[in-house]
Amino acid sequence: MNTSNASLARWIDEVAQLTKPDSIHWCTGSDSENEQLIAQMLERGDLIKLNPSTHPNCYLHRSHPSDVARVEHLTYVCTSSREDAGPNNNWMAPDEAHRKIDSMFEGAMRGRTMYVVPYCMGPIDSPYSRCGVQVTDSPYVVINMRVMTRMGTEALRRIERENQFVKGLHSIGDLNPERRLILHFPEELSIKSFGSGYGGNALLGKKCHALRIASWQARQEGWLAEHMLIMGVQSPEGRTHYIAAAFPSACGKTNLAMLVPPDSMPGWKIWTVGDDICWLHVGPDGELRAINPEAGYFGVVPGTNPSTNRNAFEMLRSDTIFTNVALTADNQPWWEGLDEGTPVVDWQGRPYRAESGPAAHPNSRFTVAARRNPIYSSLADAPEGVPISAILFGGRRREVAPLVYEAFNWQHGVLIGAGMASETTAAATGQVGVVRRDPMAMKPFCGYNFGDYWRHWLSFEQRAKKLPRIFHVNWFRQDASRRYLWPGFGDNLRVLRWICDRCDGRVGAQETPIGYVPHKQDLELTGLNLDGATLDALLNVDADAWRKEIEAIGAYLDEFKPRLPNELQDQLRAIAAKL
Ligand code: GTP
Ligand code: SPV
Ligand code: MN
Repeated sequence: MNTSNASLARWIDEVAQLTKPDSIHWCTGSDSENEQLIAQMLERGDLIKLNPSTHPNCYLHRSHPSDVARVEHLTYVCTSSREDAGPNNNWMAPDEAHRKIDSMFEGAMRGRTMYVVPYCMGPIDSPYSRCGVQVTDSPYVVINMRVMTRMGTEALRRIERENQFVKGLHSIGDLNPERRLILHFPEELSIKSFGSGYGGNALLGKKCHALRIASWQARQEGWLAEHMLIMGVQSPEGRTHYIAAAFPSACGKTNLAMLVPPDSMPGWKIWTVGDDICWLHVGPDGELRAINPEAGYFGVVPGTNPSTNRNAFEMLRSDTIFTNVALTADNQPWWEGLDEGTPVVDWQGRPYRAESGPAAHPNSRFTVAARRNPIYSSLADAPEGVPISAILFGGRRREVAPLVYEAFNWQHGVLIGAGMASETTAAATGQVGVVRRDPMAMKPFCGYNFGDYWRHWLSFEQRAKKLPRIFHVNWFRQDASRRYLWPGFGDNLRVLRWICDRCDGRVGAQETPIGYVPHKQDLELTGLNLDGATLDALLNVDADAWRKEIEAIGAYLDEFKPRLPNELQDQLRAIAAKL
């Protein structure tokens, strides 16, 4: 018996009887355990050691070429009533779902070790944190969970104290895409994932627990689980505003959270609290407070270089697990967007040939401890979280959405989130670059009906004494020749500065039908080569384009009737009338 918790011990017994592993290993999270797992993976060829003089303690893992991203079409929310999952989720009845996936788990761990991974999402001593136990037959998953969560003995002790945890059962199976399913049972607080070893499908603490299951729990308990970064923006006067921002997958959260200020803004400092997931609670003071449930970053590699993000680039120089990047002749990791080195082996381990596509997979990832981040916030581990001044929504929009605009009020802000759209990216399998609605960047992650979810968002007007202001940003406007109009990355601080000024009531704004847009003179643009016409284009609200956009949002929201809150339709009608 490895735990004093009877329900955990019983569940592990049941799972072992179903999956029939050769042995069972309860993970403690210790250094020596981690070293043993790495040694064993190196021996089997599941990990490759990278150049120890340039990248000490760094490893490369190559996943199966059919298993490189989240699989949204194979991801289900299994609630007793189909309506509770909503049109935003794939749905399967719980009985049928268990039957289907249990037949895949039958004997799946024969010849393998079953790892029992207790973990805590959030600071180990925070009342806002929640625990889980993942069972997996993948050592790659174990070493990643150790970086991404508070994993091991301390988490197990908390589980034994609280007697509540999310059950996550995972096997990589034979990686056959025909036998792959990611199932969520929010009513049972459980997850079953089969046939994939990729991040969002397999590291069950992340999207499966901290978003899909947690969003369900959050609605019942009166808080929010969101796909948001959390960052502190400190002005030269020393005042820090905390901002939470929801952008869809591969749309700039990690980069914004680790932003390096431009030379022309001396004295500004950025502090990272989190880069992907945010749990928001109304604190004792009636303000919204945020914790980051994760302990590491599972970030997009391509595009990372000293000029886009020096912090991230430096962080990846040691103690990092790379997945699906390319290699140079001297065994350094290589990816598109790196301005030095030459790839000789591609992400699949083949000799690199330019005509066979990118050297690194476009969704290649790094796993690294948050503590490695040079600008990791001293409040990132605070049990009480940080107070949030502003919430940002944003996506990749070539057209229509201006650089930044502010909501008139909370209800309008919820509508802005609900109406968000973005071009699809390589983070999920399927076509890339297609505009789709992605409300609050939660389309793939909300564990229940969006109609109920928006109602829950609206309810915070009653729950909180003071709410953050809501903004929409778009770093991705392009001209006719597909060039970005805005430099992005560090220069995004110029927009954050305006947002902080708005929060402090220090600047006015121009009222448009869709929200408040900056007066040009209020944006700090020193040191930028931005001509007047480009700035006009970035801030322009095109009435024709917006009439079409509002119509499209209306048609999308209608899909959620009868659960769609009237407030959102009223907000939409008001904008349509102004346009
Ligand atoms: P997930 O981990 O999938 O949730 O992604 P994310 O939202 O954290 O996105 P990330 O910061 O990793 O950025 C994804 C891609 O967008 C990378 O290739 C970046 O180089 C690029 N990117 C990020 N910020 C900007 C920006 O401000 N402008 C432009 N043009 N590209 C950006
Ligand atoms: C995302 O796709 O939003 C990610 C990567 O952050 S994954 O963990 O795979 O979900
Ligand atoms: Mn993400």
